[in-house]
Amino acid sequence: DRPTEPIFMEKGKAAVFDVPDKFLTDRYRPISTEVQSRFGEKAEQRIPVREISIPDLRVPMSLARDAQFSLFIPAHRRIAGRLIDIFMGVRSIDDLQSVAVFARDRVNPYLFNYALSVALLHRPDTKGLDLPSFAQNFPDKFVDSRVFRQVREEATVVPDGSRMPITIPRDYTASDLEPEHRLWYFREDLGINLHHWHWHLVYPFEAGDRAVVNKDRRGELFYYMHQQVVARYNLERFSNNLARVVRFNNLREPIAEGYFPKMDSLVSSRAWPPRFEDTKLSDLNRELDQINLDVSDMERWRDRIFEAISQGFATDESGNRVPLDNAGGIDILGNIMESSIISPNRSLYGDFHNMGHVFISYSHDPDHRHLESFGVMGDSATAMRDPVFYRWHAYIDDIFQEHKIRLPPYTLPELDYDGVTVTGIQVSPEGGQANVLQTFWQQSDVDLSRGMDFVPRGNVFARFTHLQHTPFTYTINVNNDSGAQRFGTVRIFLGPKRDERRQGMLFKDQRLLMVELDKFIVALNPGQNTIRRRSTESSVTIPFERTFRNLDENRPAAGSADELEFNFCGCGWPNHMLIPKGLPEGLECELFVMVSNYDQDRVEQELVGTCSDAASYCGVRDRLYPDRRPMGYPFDRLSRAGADRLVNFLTPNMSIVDVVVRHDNRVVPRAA
Ligand code: CUO
Repeated sequence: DRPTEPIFMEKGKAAVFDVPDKFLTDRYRPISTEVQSRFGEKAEQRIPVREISIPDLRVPMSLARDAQFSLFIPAHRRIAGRLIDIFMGVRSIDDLQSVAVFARDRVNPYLFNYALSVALLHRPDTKGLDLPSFAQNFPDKFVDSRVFRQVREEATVVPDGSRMPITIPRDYTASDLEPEHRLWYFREDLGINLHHWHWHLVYPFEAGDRAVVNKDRRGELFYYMHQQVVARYNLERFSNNLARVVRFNNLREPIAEGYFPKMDSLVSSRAWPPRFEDTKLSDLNRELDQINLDVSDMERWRDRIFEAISQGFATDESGNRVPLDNAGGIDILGNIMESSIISPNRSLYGDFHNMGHVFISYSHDPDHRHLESFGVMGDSATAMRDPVFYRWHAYIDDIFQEHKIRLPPYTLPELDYDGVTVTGIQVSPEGGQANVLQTFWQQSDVDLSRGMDFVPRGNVFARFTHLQHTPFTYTINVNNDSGAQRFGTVRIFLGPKRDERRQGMLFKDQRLLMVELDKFIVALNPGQNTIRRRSTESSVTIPFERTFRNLDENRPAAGSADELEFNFCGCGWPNHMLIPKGLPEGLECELFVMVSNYDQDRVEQELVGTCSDAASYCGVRDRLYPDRRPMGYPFDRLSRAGADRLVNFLTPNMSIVDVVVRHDNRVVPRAA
């Protein structure tokens, strides 16, 4: 189902679109010959663009080309929905190319990129197509704005091939006076922010076409992916001698944490606004964004959500009860809270989580008197940079947990796997000590040139510093006494052994801090089995190359089967952030392994050729979530009665081992 020829450019060749004259904007049409020849001069390839009847872009064009664009703003969502419909609605790939070329010069660049990306991911005829890395298209959403002046200078003065990478400083958003700044490497990580942007691209909460939104268990995945982000963040906090993040549950209380992003938008030519310490939320009245909403509206939505949870049912638009107190309740609740258009009742339960992003992102200019745009919380590509993101999502998760703790704890038959016993676990880092995980800093280069206009063209790399760990292997011994071959799902989690006061943890607290490291299916022969699995195979992560897609020399050959696989999906936690940083003296953790009964886990479907290798947080494209159990199982519910600690919770098919995460402060370059 690969697209037909014209949409492809040949790699490494400067290409130009052969545009019908009527496609040119009013400004350029009178000088079309000059314009076409100027850009055509250096072209080695001309891509024909078919003439089509001019699409109606009035709605998409109602957003100014130099405006900031946010999916959290309802008016922007409607505008995006219209453009997505236009891109989804054209008959062929050639027509899509024509409409896209026509729209490109007319609509807001962020809006254009978002709508086209959604369409390319969802059209049956473009599904195999690669989306260029968002960080390459819009580097301004990911790095210190100072880098761009240096990049331009390098590009203008130094010929392609001799250019030096521009180093993004490590500590550019705050100083050590701010304790929260210790988490810069997590909040400002390129891969983490790309994952979050990609996740929301794959799971939009609004679109004209309901099918684009209504994916299998998408509400539950909204809960689970963000729950895991908060858990992972808390492990990083423990790795920096900070206590767990404090949920932002009182919307009237000033937000203690400030954030100064130090980024400029290349589209709006404005700085991303900061938020000062102790800023309060205010009622919003912003004519331009068509937002008129009070903090008390948020409080009412929240109270109704709590009411639904404690009643055990929500009420839909026709007044019918939608039961919540069952395993599927979390999926409905996810759609209610986020909210998405498949929420059973948006007029009653509102748009709580999304509007939380909006209230926070406009707290510096709630009535638009200063003509300022939203802060980083208003954009899924930048939201995770801000400490308040985790406070907001800790609260969202707290509400989800309010529902989860109402469900009956798992019974023994729901946990145990008769005849299957986990008898040993070992974690072995390459060249290191068993059960001691090693982290350090690494410098890697990303090409930023795609999103910048400068001549002469060519690559310009930015060098950034990120956390990394020594790759490791799990060795798991499993005994199968059933006398026949059995199948099991291996579920691996990592959690802290002690809390912020160095006390041992109760199950009810620790379960919220268990981060999923991997999940995979194994065949168990009768008797002893030794399972080996590498950390790079994790079902949570995607490799560095997929996160950034800039290592062109490593790309599989064009048109090959490998390339299709490679291209499929950019959603996935970055592998370099698989495990928390740890402490120089070692962060004490517990590694948990469970082998559950595959008969109860199995989802009947074909997975060949789908993007399924980061399924834990991202699901599988066009497929059911590939695990029938509730997401987060077995830690999504309270423990069995009497089992107040993890060690007492274990059934024979589970085991734990003490693991230490040790951080070494050295910085190493990425091996070529
Ligand atoms: Cu991903 Cu709040 O949902 O940012």
